[in-house]
Amino acid sequence: MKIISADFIYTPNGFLENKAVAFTDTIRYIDTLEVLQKKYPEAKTIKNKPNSVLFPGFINTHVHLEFSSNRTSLKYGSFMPWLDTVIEHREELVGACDNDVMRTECEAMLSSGISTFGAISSFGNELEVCEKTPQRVVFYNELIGSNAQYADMLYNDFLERIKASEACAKESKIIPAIAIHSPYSVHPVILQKSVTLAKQNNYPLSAHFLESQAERQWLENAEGDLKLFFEKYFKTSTPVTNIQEFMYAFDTYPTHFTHCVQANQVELDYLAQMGHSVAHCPRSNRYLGCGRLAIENLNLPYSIATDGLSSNDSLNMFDELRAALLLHNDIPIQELASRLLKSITSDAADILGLHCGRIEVGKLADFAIITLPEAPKRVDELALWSILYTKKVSSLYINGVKER
Ligand code: MCF
Ligand code: FE
Repeated sequence: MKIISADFIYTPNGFLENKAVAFTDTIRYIDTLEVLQKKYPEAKTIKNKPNSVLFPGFINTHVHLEFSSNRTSLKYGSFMPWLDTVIEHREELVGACDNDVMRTECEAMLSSGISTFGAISSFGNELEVCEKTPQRVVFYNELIGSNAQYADMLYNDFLERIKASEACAKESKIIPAIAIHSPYSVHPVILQKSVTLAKQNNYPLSAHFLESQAERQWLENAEGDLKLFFEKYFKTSTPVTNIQEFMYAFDTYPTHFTHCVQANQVELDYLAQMGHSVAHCPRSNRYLGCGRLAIENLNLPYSIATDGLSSNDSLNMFDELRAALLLHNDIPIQELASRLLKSITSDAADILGLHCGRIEVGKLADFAIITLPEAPKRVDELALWSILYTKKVSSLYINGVKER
C-alpha cells in the first residue's frame, strides 16, 4: 500500500483540496493524509511538490505510431494534397519508423501524462514497442481495402495481426482492438465481417468517419477530389459504400468514430442514438484543413486525441489541449478547459471500456501529477491553469507503479 498526497485532486465531483489517495494497483481509499496514515501505518507516503494537482492518467484514444518519422514529408493545409503525399511517402516513412523512433514518441506521451493510448496499427510494426511500453495500449488493428478482388487477402492479413496482438495481450497491457480505416477505403463485405468479429470478442472498435469535405462529396455524389484519386490509383469512379450504409453497419456495436468534422446534425444524432462516440483531433483537423468539429453542439460522448505525427507536430496531450482552447474560441474558456479534462479522463475511459480515468475507489491507480507555478488564487480556474502551465507532468503512475 502507498499513500500519495496533493494540494488538489481532480475527481468526478470536482477538485478536492488537501487530500490523499491510498493505493496498490488500484485506488483503495481517499481521505486526509492523517486519516490514511492512521488507517495504513505500514504504507509508504509520497509527498508532491507544493502546488501539485493529481489527475487520473490521461487517455489518448487515437494515435498512429507508425507514422512517427514524419516531419516535413506530408503536405499540410488541405486533405487531398495530404493524402497524395501519404501515398507518395508512406513506404519510406513507415520504413524509417523503427522501434527507437516509436519508443521516443511513447515517452513523449508519458511525459505529458498519457498512461493509456489507442494505437491505430496498419501493419503491426509497433506491436513490440507497445508490448514493452509502460502504458496501457488499446491496439487497434486496422482494416483497409476497398477492392473486392483483394478483400479476402487483406482480411486474412488483418486476422493474422489480430492474432499477434492477442498473443501479446497475455503478458502485457495490450488490449486487442479493431480499427476500420474509413468508409471510402473499406469494402462493405469485410467491414461487416470485422464488426461481427469485434462484437463476438468484445474488441473496442473505431473508424475514421467524415473527416474531409472531399470524403463527403465522394460518398454522397461520387464527385470531387477523391474521385480523381480513385480514378488515378484504383481505376474506379464509384464509391464502395455511402454514408448511411457505412453508419448502419455499426448499429449493433458502440464504436469510436474519429473526426466526424463533416457529419451533419442528422448523422450526429443517429450516432448518438446508437450509443457511439467521437474522437476529436483538433490539431489534425486544422493541419489537414478539414474544418472545426462543433463540440459545443455534440450530444454524444467525445474524447480529445492527438492523431499521429502524420497530421500533427507532437504527441503531447497538453499541446493538444492548448490547441483545442484556441480552436474553439467561442466556447467560454473555463467551461471548455473543464470539459477537455473530462474528455481525456473519465469520458475516454468510458468510451474505451477501461477501469481507469477517475480518482475513485476501485479504479486503476493511474495518476498524472502536475505542478502549478504558484498557489492558485481561485480554485474555480484550476482546470485552465493546469492546461496553460503544463508542458510535462512531474510524475506519472500506471497500475500503481511510478513510471515518470
Ligand atoms: O487520421 C489521420 C487522417 N485520416 C486518415 N488516416 C490517417 C491519419 N493519419 C494516418 N492515417 C493513416 C491511416 O491509418 O494513413 C493511411 C491509413 O493507414 C491512409 S491510406 C488512405
Ligand atoms: Fe487517424
